[in-house]
Amino acid sequence: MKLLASPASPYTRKVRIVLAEKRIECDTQNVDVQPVENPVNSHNPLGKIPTLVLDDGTALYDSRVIVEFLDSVSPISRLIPDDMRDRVAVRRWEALADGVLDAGLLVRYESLREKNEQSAAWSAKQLARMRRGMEQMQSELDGRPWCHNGRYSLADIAVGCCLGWLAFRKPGGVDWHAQYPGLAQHYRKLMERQPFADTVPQLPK
Ligand SMILES: N[C@@H](CCC(=O)N[C@@H](CS)C(=O)NCC(=O)O)C(=O)O
Repeated sequence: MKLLASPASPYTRKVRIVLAEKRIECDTQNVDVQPVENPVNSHNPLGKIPTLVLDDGTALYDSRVIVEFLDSVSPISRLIPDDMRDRVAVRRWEALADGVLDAGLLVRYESLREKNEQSAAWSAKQLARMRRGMEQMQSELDGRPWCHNGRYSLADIAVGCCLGWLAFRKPGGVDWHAQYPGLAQHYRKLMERQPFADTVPQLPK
């Protein structure tokens, strides 16, 4: 298996943490997906990372599909519960965390455009979406040790990847860690786990 990846990508980090938690060996190839023609396109028509290329050449995307696949191929450290209600709750956390990230990435991409092409209204809408998402995460976490049902799961991994990237890129110049102390505390606890400590977002070399 080969993971097409970037050390800065939060969705890639989610997959890398799941691989480590489940002790699944996988090669990683860092790729640059900014050019229109890039090495991911021949595997994934969306040209996005993470993309997981299986040994038979099948390519899996996006991160939600990849983590579901990985969780099901090994019984070690189950991260997505079997029970339907619990599974839906965990995946809802993931959707929330990924949604905040999606908005953060849009803010970042907008800020990289020429100044006269940027839309302040568009960025403000995305920042408001992020703020509501962060508030929801903090209020649902409410000092609990883990996001769902008292145990570490994909929900915590998704939330941690979201928080780590927001601290790394600070979209909109906002220090989300300072504004949401409950979430910052949760992130500090996650960083005590080796898979989190080993995958801190970095600029590609
Ligand atoms: N929903 C996708 C999001 C993937 C995504 O947006 N990846 C970014 C990197 S963090 C990307 O490949 N961007 C390239 C582009 O949009 O052109 C997932 O969960 O995998």
